[in-house]
Amino acid sequence: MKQITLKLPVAIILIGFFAAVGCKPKGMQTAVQGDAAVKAYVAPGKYDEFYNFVSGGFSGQMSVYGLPSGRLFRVIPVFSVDPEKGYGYSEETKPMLNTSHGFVPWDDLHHPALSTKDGIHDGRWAFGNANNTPRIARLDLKTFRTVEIIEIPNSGGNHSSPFITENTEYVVAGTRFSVPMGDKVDVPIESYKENFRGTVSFISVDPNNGNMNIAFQLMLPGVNFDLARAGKGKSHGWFFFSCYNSEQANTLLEVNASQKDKDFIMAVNWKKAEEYVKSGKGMKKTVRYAHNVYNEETHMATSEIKTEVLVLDPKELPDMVYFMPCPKSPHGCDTDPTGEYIVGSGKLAAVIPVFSFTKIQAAIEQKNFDGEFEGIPVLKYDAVLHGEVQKPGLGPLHTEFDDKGNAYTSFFVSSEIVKWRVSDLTVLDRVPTYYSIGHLCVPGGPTKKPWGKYVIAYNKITKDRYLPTGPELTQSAQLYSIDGDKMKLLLDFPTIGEPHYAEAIPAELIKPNSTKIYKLEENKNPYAALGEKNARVERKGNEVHVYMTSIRSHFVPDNIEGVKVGDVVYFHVTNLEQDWDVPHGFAVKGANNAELLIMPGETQTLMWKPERVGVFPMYCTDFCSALHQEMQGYVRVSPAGSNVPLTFSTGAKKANPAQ
Ligand code: RUQ
Ligand code: CUA
Repeated sequence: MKQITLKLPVAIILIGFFAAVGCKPKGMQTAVQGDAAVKAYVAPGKYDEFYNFVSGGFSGQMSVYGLPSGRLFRVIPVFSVDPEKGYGYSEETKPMLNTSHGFVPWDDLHHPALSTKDGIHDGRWAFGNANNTPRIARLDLKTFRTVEIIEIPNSGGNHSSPFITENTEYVVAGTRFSVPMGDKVDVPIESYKENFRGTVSFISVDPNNGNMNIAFQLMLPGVNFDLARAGKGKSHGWFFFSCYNSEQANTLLEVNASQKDKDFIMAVNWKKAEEYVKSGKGMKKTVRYAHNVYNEETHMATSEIKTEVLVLDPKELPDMVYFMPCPKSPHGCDTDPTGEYIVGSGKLAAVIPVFSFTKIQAAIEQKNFDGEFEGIPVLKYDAVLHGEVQKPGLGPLHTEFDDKGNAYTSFFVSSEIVKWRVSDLTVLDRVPTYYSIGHLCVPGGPTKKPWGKYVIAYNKITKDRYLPTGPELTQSAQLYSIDGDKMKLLLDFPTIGEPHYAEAIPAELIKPNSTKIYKLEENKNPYAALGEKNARVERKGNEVHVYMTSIRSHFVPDNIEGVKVGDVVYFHVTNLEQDWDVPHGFAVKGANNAELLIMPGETQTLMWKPERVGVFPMYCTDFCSALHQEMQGYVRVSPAGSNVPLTFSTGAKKANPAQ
């Protein structure tokens, strides 16, 4: 195999490698052009221009990259435990993963959504969806941490989620799987049409602190909701959802949900829904869902089970929900920056239909209906259509927009990005992706103000693009410049998990607000030891609470005796540092559940159930100073019933004031 290696500062571009493999888009040898390295190169010590928040898919995480470099900065645990952060392992963060089904350690996150104000990124929060056990999370972009998770009742497969309204009034979640609801849930699967319902949930977001609350749900016919976008500008107050399986099949969907020529885009007038809610309409339904909140002051999460949700039925409450026919199993549903155009991408369709908000309003006004679907009016296709993009490619999935009136659609089957003009629906350019692109992202692409400059492809398959790593190969993103007429491939970069959607935001909207430390004087964790003089060990029955401090380069206490087999030991470790980037770690031999990583000024708790007699080393796991290896101690564990007194010390041994 011939391999040409260009020693460019950014990437090693393997060209000849592809001679050995088949099935690749044509022209890939020439896909990378002369100035690509310069355009993607961010010199050592220099910052990237954009943050890129990328879903981890089946990893349940969200990862943060720099653009244009493709450098990975952080993997943020959201719906999955993560040993790098201790999330879901420390006693403080375990409640974040609580649900009505109990502790769920691993989920599937598809879509990040960044908060907006007036339809423009404001850099405050990111939201993400858990698909499997339906939930929405809110991440604080000051700390890059998951701070709130709300479960969605009456939902299954929370895929059409989370999508946000112009001012982040609501984050919205739609069900992929319709499910039986209410009291009658033990029903035959074959009774799908009769008993299964889909829902979309509108979760309000408090503009001051971001706190989420399920404001209302719409109860809808049993179909699959796939994706969604809020209206903006002139269509603010409306929401658009793609739905497939209007056949209402419950088995072998591959065949049975591809029968009809057209499925639907559902248009929801949520301002109208708000009016109904205000006038006391809708029914309160008994449900169970968890609402988990991380408190920034106590550094602790709490989980509360809630039992009621307000449900609106559009069959009884008119003028709120409409269906628009959309060719062949639509996946993506995207609104352009002006809010006038709604793009539906039918996975099996030969055209891309673009709907006009103005025409939708006129059709509703004139009751230009084509019958109803399950009691909900269906608007006439021709009456609401702006036009169709002809011969765009095969298998359109998702569309993003730039700041010049152009759209970029991903094509899974023909493995390409196609650029087209929204006004006259002309195809302008196409580039291959390697391979099988799913989502794509233009910085600011879903907002009123796309930042433009790049389009990033998130690919489902990488095959031969990277060195092999056994049966599983890395997933990958590809960066293209869009500042000229033609899209140009600049860079490949591997990603964590499977990237689905991603958003990118100018670094300047986040960087100045980044939290550097937790202030000790604001630490309200009830188990904090705010200074070495407060460090102590206390016994309460068989619980032993160690209030420990860490500072370069020792723990107080570092020797503990009097712990017995059968005790449950809680190490509450407070990091006394007040400098940026000085975490300490904590590990004790034989701990079955976890270690800790504690940020400056923070308190975190590790639970340990010693099961053997002996002396157990403990140490700091994060290289914190030249004397990091000296940062250690011992715990002596005696047999159950032993009368070794509880003592603790660092340096000279003192009598235990607690004895
Ligand atoms: S999906 S590849 Cu889970 Cu957003 Cu379209
Ligand atoms: Cu503290 Cu290493």
